Order: sequence, then structure tokens, then C-alpha cells
Amino acid sequence: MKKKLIPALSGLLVGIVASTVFFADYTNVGPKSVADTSTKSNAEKVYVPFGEQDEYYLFASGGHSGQMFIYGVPSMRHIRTVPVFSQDSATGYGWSDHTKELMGDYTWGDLHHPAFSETKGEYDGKWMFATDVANSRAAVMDLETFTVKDILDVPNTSGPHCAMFVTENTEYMFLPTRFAVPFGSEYASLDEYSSKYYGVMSAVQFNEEKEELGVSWQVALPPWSYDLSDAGKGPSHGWAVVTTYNTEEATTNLEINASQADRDYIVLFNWKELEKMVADGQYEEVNGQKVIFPEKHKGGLYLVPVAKSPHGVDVTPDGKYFIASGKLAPAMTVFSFEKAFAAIEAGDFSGEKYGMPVINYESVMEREVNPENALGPLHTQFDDKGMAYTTMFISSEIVKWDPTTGETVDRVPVQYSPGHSVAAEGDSVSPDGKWLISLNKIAKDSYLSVGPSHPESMQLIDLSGDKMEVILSAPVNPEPHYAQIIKADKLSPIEVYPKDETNPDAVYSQDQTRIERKGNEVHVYGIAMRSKFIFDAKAERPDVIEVNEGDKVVIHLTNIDFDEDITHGFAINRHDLNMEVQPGQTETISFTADKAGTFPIYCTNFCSALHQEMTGYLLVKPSN
Ligand code: K7E
Ligand code: CUA
Repeated sequence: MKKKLIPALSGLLVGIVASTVFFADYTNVGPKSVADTSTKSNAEKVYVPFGEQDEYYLFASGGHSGQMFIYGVPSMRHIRTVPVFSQDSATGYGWSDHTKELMGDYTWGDLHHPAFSETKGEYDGKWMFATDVANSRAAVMDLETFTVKDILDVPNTSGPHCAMFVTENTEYMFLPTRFAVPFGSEYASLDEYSSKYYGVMSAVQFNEEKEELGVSWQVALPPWSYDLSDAGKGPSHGWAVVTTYNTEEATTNLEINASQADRDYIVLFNWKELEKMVADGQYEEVNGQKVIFPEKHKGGLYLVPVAKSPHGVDVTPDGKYFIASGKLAPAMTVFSFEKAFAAIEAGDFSGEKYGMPVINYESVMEREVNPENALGPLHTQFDDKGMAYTTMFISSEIVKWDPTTGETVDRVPVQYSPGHSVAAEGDSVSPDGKWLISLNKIAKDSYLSVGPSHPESMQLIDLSGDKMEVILSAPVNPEPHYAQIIKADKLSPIEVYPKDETNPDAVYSQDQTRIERKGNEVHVYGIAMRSKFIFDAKAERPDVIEVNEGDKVVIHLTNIDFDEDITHGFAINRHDLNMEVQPGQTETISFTADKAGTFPIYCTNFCSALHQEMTGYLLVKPSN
């Protein structure tokens, strides 16, 4: 009796407490409306016959899986998982030397917001960026090979949740921090929170030629939590916005303590001016970074009051407005860039915080939009007709509305609790309309049960008619926070890696294969081809590597099958070693042969009828 009562009671209590705050109440999800995909017209809309391909790519963030999920739209077929911040044995990511180096000291990440590189505010199909909230990193993937090119450890920052959002011509990505920390994450008592902790924002740039990310400069913002951001475009080019919460500077029990003030802020900043300030020497150097301290180096930063605890902020495609959504307030607030610029010009401020002028709310607010019973607005996307689509986390729906009038145009229930949604090229200067995908946090009864925890759910919504229509539902691994949809014809992935005769690790013919010993280091220059490994063609057994216990072994392997999709894998039994070599690719894996013995080597990727025969041996001679 006692046993049963306690969980029931505590459950009730938790329910009561939780339902008063964000992210907890799933009881208010409303009636489930099952999308009717049985009608021929809807089925036809998403059916992509064999031999034809989807019109769009969807890149969905994998959250704490640390990966990126690639889907086709409208079929919603999962095409590929690309590892970014987490090890992935399917591709050997995190085992081969260069991917291990990319990952640094970490084995996982929390990937939140993917963003395509842009030219004039349009996705240009060249690069994909993302950040890691868990270990404060930024990554860039190239869209020719769908592989990560660089990962940057961002100093002085702890959890760049706001990012990635790129400026109109990929000049910058701004990475403000979710968790305020002292510079360099050094120790400081929480009693000194307001004086020693900072919410450092990093201006990150991408060097396309070197394929490298780097921090240009930083701003030591107050110790608040920075949440979402977006860059201006068109008339607001050169500006960007960031939402903040916990302007109360609570250091414990944030659920309650960071929700006290009626208003938090949006940081509105002029990055062109900040860039100029840095060029003029208006900064201090901290841990090797150029840091602007707003109290000392004035200019370029303003605060816009916003309804308490805002989450999303999204700039309209025409660059005229930015729309904030409040997780604790039921309204979307439309702010005008034009009005903000006028207020700044006129010095229309209500005060100052940490050296940043606070713009009068009334002077910059265009309208507050509050659709009846719509609760928990989080993020907004746009279509080709200027309409906005906002996800309602608590009331589990998408609200379509007109930002120029505030009028609600349509609403559709989704299953359940959407975080972001993503529209086709929906945050570029020219959204396509057509499709919106609701990225739902809770799947509940949507799919066959797989136990107490379920996948996340993506629902495809047809935007072409007057009414939004949910027409397909696809499970997805945790956890797509944000996603991007790009026209497939903007991408041109390569079919095989081109020969690189300048790469000293690559060998392209059997007679170049060799095993070289330098002291107790053994370098293998081998090839993988259907259906064998050749480590040294001149040896009696070309597919055998023999070393001494304690040797350092470095294996360079080139896949010389220049043939689309003929990938080979490489694994050594009982060694926790694994890599993939794609057609034409050269990869390197290193280890110390510290176990004497006989260890089979095999190809992990089914590559031909004789794939099973694609094996060899690693022989490690005992040292005594
Ligand atoms: Cu709202 Cu990380 Cu963009 Cu998730 S965040 S929902
Ligand atoms: Cu090569 Cu299987």
C-alpha cells in the first residue's frame, strides 16, 4: 500500500509543480488528429518512385547523439547519419588518426543548430556548420563529401547554444554562451557570480581556403544565459539578435529563480561596429583572445526588453523584423529593426545595463501576437508569401500567422510538443514554401513501441494549400533541435575521392605498397581493393602485418576502387580499432602493438561477393 501511494503522490506533486512551468506539461496536448495519409493525393505527394530522388535534402541536428541526420523530403526517408561530434563506428569516425584529432579529447557532443553557408542570404550549398553545447565546439562539414573538415574548441565559452546562425554572406557565426563562467573556466566562488562570471560571445569566422574555423574576437557579455540568435539581412545587414534569460543572475534553482523578472532582454548588436572597434584597438586581451568589455569599450551593443524567459528569435526573410517567442509568455513579439535604429539614433533609452543602453520597449515593439489558447511559442519559420509558422510546445500545434498584421491564418495540431520546425529554405531571404517539418519532442503512441522511451518524431506538413496539412510522420533518433532544408540541386557531392599524388600517405598501385620500419615504428602503406588488402605486394603474404610487441604501428590505407559506393572497412580483432576508406580515399590509423598474439584483420563493409575473403593477419611477436 505504502509503496504504491508514494510514487502516485509524488507523481501528482511533480505534475502540479511541473505543469506551472515550461517543458513539463504533456497533459495539455489536446485531441490527437491522425493525419490522413491513406488518401491517394497525400500518399502521392510524398511518394518518390524508385529511380527518382527527393526534391530536397533535410539536415537535422542529432542533439546529444552528436550527429547529423540526412533525410530526403518529401519522402522523409533517412538517407545517412553523418558523425560530427560523436564517435561513429559505422564510418570509423573517431578512430582514424585525423578524425580522432578532430574530436580532440571528447567522444561525444550535443549538436543543436545546423546552418548552411550563405551568399547574399541564400543557402549556397557549400558548407554546413553546427555547434556542440556540451563541449563548447563548432564544426564545419563540406557538402561535397558530407564529412567534417574542422572542429574548433571555442575558448572562454561554456555551451554555445545560440549558434549556429550565419550572417548573410557567412562573414561570421556568433557563439554566445548558455552557461556563464569565469574566463578560461577558472575557479571562482558563485558568490562572485556578478563580477567574475561572463557570458562570452565569440565571433567565429570560417577560412574557406584553409577549411578552418577560428575566433576573431569576443564580447564579455553579462553573466546571463544566451539562448537563440539570428542574423539580420537586407535592411538589417550588419546586425544580429540574441535572446537571454536569467538576467536575474540566479546561481541556483534556475527553474524558479531565473523566472522572476517580468522582462528579460534581446541583445541587439551591430557586428560591423564591433568589428571596427576591434580594428581600432578597443579591446583587451584575455587568454589570447581580443575581448570587448561593454562597460569599457562602448558602442555596438543594445538591449531590447522582451517578455520574460524568451527562447527563439527569428528575423523575417525581408530583414525588417525580428520575432521573439516566450516560453513562459503565450505571445510572439514582433520587433522592428527600423524602429530600433531610430531609437538608437535618437538616444531613446530607458537606462543602461553593464554599459549597454536599454531601448524603450514601446519604441521598438511592433506588435504582440497572442493566438487564443496557443501556449509555449518557441520558434518561427517563414514561407514564400511572408507568412510565419510558430511552434507551440505546450499546446502541440503549428500556428500560421501574418507578421505584418498579427492575424492568425491557420492552426494544425502536431504529435506532440514541437521544439523547432523547419520550412524549405525557411530562414533564408527567399523561403520556398511547399513544406514545413515539425520537429516534435514527444512521439508517445505514434509508432510501434520500443519500450519506455521513444524516438523523436518529424511530421511533414504540406504548405501548398490554404490549410496546412500534416501528411507524413517519420521517427528520428534523438534529437533534432533544429534542421535545414535545401534544394537538392544546390548540392553536388563527389562520387569518388580524386587521386592525390601529393599525399605522402597514399599509394595507388600494388607495387607502391610497402611496410617500412623506423626504429620501433612500423609504417604500412597499403591498399584496399575488391576483395583484398595488400600491405606489401612483394612479401610472401601481402595481406599480413608482422610487428614486435611494443612497436608503434601506423597503417595508411588507400581504397583504389575508384567506383561509386565501393567502400572498404578495416578492423583488427580484439583491438577496438576500426576505420572506413571510401572510394579513392586514404585514411590512417595508429596504435601501439602492446598485446602479443595473432589477430585477424578484416573488411567490415560488404564490398563484393568475396567480401568475406577480404581478410589478413596482424602478428605481434612477443618481446621475450
Ligand atoms: Cu529550442 Cu537547442 Cu533551438 Cu531545442 S533549442 S527546441
Ligand atoms: Cu572490402 Cu568488404
